[in-house]
Amino acid sequence: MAKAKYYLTTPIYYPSDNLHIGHTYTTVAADTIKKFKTLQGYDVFFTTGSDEHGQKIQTKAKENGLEPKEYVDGIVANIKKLWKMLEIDYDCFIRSTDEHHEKAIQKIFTKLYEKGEIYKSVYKGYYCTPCESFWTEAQLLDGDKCPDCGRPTHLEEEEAYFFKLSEYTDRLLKLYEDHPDFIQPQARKNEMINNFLKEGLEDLCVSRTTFDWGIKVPFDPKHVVYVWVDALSCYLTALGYGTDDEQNFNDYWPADVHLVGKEIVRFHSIIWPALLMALDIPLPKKVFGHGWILFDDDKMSKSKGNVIYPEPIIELYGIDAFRYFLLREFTFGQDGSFTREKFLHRLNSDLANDLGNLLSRTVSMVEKYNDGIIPAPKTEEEVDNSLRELAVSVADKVEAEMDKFNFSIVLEEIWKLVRRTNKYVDETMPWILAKEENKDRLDSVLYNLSESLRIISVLIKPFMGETSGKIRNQLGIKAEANWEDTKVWNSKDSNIAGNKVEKGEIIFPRLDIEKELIQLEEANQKLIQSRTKDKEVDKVEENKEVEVKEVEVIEKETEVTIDDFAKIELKVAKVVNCENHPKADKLLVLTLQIGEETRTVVSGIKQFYSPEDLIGKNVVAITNLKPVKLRGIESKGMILAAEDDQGKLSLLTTLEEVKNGAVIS
Ligand code: ME8
Repeated sequence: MAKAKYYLTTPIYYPSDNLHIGHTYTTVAADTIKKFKTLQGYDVFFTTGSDEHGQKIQTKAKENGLEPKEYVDGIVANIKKLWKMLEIDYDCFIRSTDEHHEKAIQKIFTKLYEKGEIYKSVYKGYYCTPCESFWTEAQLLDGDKCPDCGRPTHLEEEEAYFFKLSEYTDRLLKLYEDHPDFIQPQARKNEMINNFLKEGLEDLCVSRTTFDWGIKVPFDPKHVVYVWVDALSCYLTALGYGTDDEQNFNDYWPADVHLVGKEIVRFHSIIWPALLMALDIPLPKKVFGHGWILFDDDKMSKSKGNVIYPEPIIELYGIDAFRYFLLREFTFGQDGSFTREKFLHRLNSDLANDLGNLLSRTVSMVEKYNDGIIPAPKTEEEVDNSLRELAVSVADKVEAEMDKFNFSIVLEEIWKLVRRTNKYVDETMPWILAKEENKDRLDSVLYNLSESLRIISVLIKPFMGETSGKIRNQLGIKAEANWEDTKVWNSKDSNIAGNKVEKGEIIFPRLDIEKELIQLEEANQKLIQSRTKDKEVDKVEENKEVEVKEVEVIEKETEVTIDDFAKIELKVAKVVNCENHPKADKLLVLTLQIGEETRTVVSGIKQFYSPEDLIGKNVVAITNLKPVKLRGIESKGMILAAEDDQGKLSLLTTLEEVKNGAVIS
């Protein structure tokens, strides 16, 4: 029987900058849905990509002295590297500069024009360059600010083509009425109706003449196609729509879901269905607008220096910990605040304590009490039934919640089983059974533990593929994970009795949170600096280098030039005060005198120095490091120390006494 088809998409991201944890969130969610649906037996097609045209990109490329295509090529290479790092299993990465896409857009535009859906006129409006959006005067905030991003807009007047969006108000209202789940979560639908549709829609400007980085309107080439028509249509062209091979389009369209951030729900639930109606193309089934990941309750932005990049987190803790955290910590439809503390706590509690511990205890006991062979069950007690009933019931809950994209609830349901199984160990006390030589009972307990872990290994697979594989390896399971086998205890297809377990590494070691916090913040700052410093220095001369650095930044940078070194400002600093950090066991808070200036630096050296050792001493400080908050105290700089092979730190100073503020080069 042919498999049922499922098509899902993420937004086509702007490659104006490297992507951060927010973009990763949508993509990891989409990838998890793909893996889940595939495991359930669907034939899934997953599209992501990059939205490469428009004024913003053109300006950005110019700032970097590059042609737009050259500039975006560098960023797109980074994006693809990031998705590879995260094992994102997309089927098409569509670039809006792909030739087949550009041709299809020209056909789409011509078709709309010929059908009378597009007409030429003059546009007067308030334009927000960063958002690439025009606004009417009534929509502006505080007189001239963009209602999406709050930045100033400017009045523009130009000849333009318009799409007759105003004619679609009623059809869109009817669409929402006939398909009450078209926009999810529900609150976003109400927003669309109340903020946009109720007042009636205005026609939409769909071409521009003030810049040329875009797809030319074929019958009027001084115009380029306005970026939203170009970008939204990527969902079709990724499937080959408008090319000689429309097989994928015929197979997979309409999309089952477009996953997007809440700020672009409007484009996806108003402009997009109206365009599709005009083109006589079936409509997507659902648009899901998820919440934003904030940083410490604040919007992430480069200018605030609080952008969180995923690469350092993945490098330090692996893909699975990161994927788990993103989907467990935040409720998908709502905003959530990222902090490194939350991430590290989750890792310790859910992954190291709950799951990692369960696996290592189980495998160790099978080794110790049954020579490494998972025994067949012999007896049955009430406590076994309660474990079994819970275990085989989780899959149904997962299915129901996955349908609503309630990832955090899904993971909570799975973890109820993980914790229940850990409790089962405490209830049955296999070590006592061994002591009492109650072999039949001991065998049953060991089997039940392993069987529960087998089910867990399948349940977590879409979220944490690597961990799922590790659990299965340790349990000696060779077969591919099969979704239906999660609903059966003692499943015939994946019978584990008789398997030889293989004790492997600890899957999630427990972390020292304070130490990790410092490491994680430093790694992120290092990446931010290496990505921004390039843009601040001599922009014209270093342009070529910037691109290379952007591409290579994920890999370790091993060589630096003397110019790189010169960017780091090192100075002699006198410690005028030093105290224990009130909220951290391993941190000291130092007050440094650096010439005229006094500043605070937080340092993870408390294990090696007490405050009295340091007051009055000279140290070496990096003084132009971006400030970071460490457990609530802002640290403006870093002091340097050497680390021996036992991990002992020794602070650097100068051979002779030098006046503080002296520059080190
Ligand atoms: O809007 N929290 O591209 P974009 C959660 N090119 N999600 C976030 C986020 C955050 N802090 N920041 C970004 C565009 N995202 C257009 C899309 S689609 C036809 C064209 C995610 O690079 C979220 O999915 O600005 C959001 O909608 C998207 O990235 C915006 O990406």
